[in-house]
Amino acid sequence: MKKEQKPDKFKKQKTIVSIVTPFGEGGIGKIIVSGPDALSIVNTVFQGKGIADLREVASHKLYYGHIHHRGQRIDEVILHIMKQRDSFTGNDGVEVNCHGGIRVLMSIYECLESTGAEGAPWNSLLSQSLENNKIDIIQKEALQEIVQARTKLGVKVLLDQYAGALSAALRKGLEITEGIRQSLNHNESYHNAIVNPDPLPSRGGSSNNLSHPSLSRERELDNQSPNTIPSPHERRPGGGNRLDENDASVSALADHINNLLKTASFGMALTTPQVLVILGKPNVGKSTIINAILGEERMLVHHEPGTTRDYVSEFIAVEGIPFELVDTAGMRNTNDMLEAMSIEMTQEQLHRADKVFAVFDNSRPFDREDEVILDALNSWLTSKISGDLPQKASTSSVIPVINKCDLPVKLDRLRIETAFQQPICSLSALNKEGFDDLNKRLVQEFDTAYKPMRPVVFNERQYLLLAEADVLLKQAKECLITKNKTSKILPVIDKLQGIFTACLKGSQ
Ligand SMILES: Nc1nc2c(ncn2[C@@H]2O[C@H](COP(=O)(O)OP(=O)(O)OP(=O)(O)O)[C@@H](O)[C@H]2O)c(=O)[nH]1
Ligand SMILES: [Mg+2]
Repeated sequence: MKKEQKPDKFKKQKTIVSIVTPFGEGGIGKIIVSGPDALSIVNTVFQGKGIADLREVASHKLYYGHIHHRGQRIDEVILHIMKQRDSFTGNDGVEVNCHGGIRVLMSIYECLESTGAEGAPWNSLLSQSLENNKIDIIQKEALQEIVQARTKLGVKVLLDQYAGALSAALRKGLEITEGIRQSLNHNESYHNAIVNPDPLPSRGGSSNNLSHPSLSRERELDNQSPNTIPSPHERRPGGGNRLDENDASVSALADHINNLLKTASFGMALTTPQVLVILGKPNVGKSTIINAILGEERMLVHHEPGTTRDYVSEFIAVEGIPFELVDTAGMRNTNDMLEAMSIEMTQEQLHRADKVFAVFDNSRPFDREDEVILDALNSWLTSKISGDLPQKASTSSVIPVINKCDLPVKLDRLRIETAFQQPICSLSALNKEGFDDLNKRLVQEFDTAYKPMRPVVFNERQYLLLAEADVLLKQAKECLITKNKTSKILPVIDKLQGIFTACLKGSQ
């Protein structure tokens, strides 16, 4: 376990200047100066009526005036002063509210830079807040994601994680592991008292030793004769059974982590829109389906096969889950150069797909061209099915669709059912029928009925760390089941604590 990096209290943090509103025309623009010298830097360029020195003014109040630079008035501004004690970053901060527009913002930004602040992107403010322990890394990640959220549900879930839902769940993990450690240490002391009622000073002596286990202590316990180590079912002096309690705690923690891991596919789908590719032979109605989903005639539709040549993508949201919906050229074996190029593009899009609508035409018999689609899907699934992340493809990542159900049946439906082994969505894209079922299928794996303040894992870093914790908890369970291996569990508990801390603080 790497040592946790603590902020160096004696190292002076930089004073940074960031433009925090987007570039473009707008009524107002905002620049933030944050750091130990924020007040004196802004003071150098600010002139306000009746304000002699910004360092002397009250915090959390607004101050009207002008920014001047090299004898020139740059803009009329309203400053918001936030002194260190209760600022978001934990540093002195000044919000400079000026007129919107690139020119004004850049002039003030450059003026503050030349006065001593270091130019930085807006999220450097989050880094300062993290360094000063105002937020943890999960809250920082949530804030960074909120500005990119594509759906209201995404914002809601991320705001809850910023408010501390996932952080609290991880702190609970830390608390449980600490409980297990204390119990194991107590158990060990009890065992030592039985084996050696008069402990040697070299053993450290303290029966309440809650510090991390040393290697020598581990070795010492491992070398004990099996008969002298208390069995998991041995009663402790107070009448309880600490090893049983530990069993229960490890199981409770394993369930806790497992439940958190289960939220990852939902959380990560909110922050990283899934690529949904629509695949089918030419003329099955792929573009018509996309237009029906989008509710507008976005894609070119034509009765001749081979209409879509380039791939086209649009973002959609289904019950708050964002998707990047990609229309592709129909796939088939062809000698036509242009069509072959389009099909190659379709293959590329398929390669990056998280989910696929596999479309078949109800009004035509199953044929060789449909076989090409099945082959392409099989190779896609084989290449995607492995992987460590929760969004890895599975057979349910392909949703079979039969379109043109308003026309007389010529397709062998059984052939499609046998190929996919799962329910088929029947559509008439022309009549806009069957889409409720299609939408349900698309989001069925996600818990879209989100309850407020539920902890949700929402990025790869958090997921991979918790997946590691899950593996360690299985090891811990093994240790508890196998008698005489009590000492082995302490290093596992150490590692678990390291993982929870890394999840919250970003280092391990
Ligand atoms: N009757 C009926 N016709 C449909 C339906 N969906 C699409 N069509 C028609 O089928 C033809 C082909 O539709 P497209 O959406 O262009 O098909 P595509 O799969 O995108 O075709 P390519 O881009 O050439 O691969 C058009 O004439 C559509 O009007 C449907 O549900 N019912
Ligand atoms: Mg098309």
